[in-house]
Amino acid sequence: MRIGVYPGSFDPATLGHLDIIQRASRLFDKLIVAPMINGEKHSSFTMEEKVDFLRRMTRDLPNVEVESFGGLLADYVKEKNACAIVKGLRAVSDFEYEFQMALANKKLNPDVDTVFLMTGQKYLFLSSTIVRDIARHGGDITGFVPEEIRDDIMKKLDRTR
Ligand code: COD
Repeated sequence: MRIGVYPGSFDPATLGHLDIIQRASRLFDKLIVAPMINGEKHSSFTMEEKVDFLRRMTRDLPNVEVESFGGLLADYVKEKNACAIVKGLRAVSDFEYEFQMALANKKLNPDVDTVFLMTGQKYLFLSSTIVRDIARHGGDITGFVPEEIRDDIMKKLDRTR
């Protein structure tokens, strides 16, 4: 069975993430979406909330599983017998950071490769940071995040309520 792992902060998950999940789920027998800790970023959502959001938005994708992990990605991939790490690329600005992580993960676990999927054109601008900023100011995040989780994101972040 070919297993892929799509890791991220998912703080919160967006339609850009969902697009990568849908496309990667067609490339692997099983895709594990793994919210993990990015030591460089402070999280607005708890791990439980991230897992709940991701499970709700991938409910109709039978070969997608959501599971959080608190350790090193390279170890997790080994534990899950995965053959690839899936990442999304938006612009050149993503490239340097992702390139560095792909090489570090390869050094830590030589059996695994990182597969990059180009962003869907309409999601080029989209990031969790932009979603959080709009939501905090009471803006409309329809079209930025999946419908199923939109209201819960607003409930948590909207400071104008
Ligand atoms: N379109 C396409 N792709 C997108 C979009 C979009 N609109 N938005 C985000 N993505 C991609 C990103 O490029 C990334 O590949 C992925 O989706 C997740 O993005 P984020 O922002 O949610 O998550 P990151 O980049 O903060 O995740 C970093 C990790 C948590 C993967 C990293 O810190 C990690 O591996 N942590 C575990 C500890 C570890 O092993 N550290 C050493 C790493 S070498």
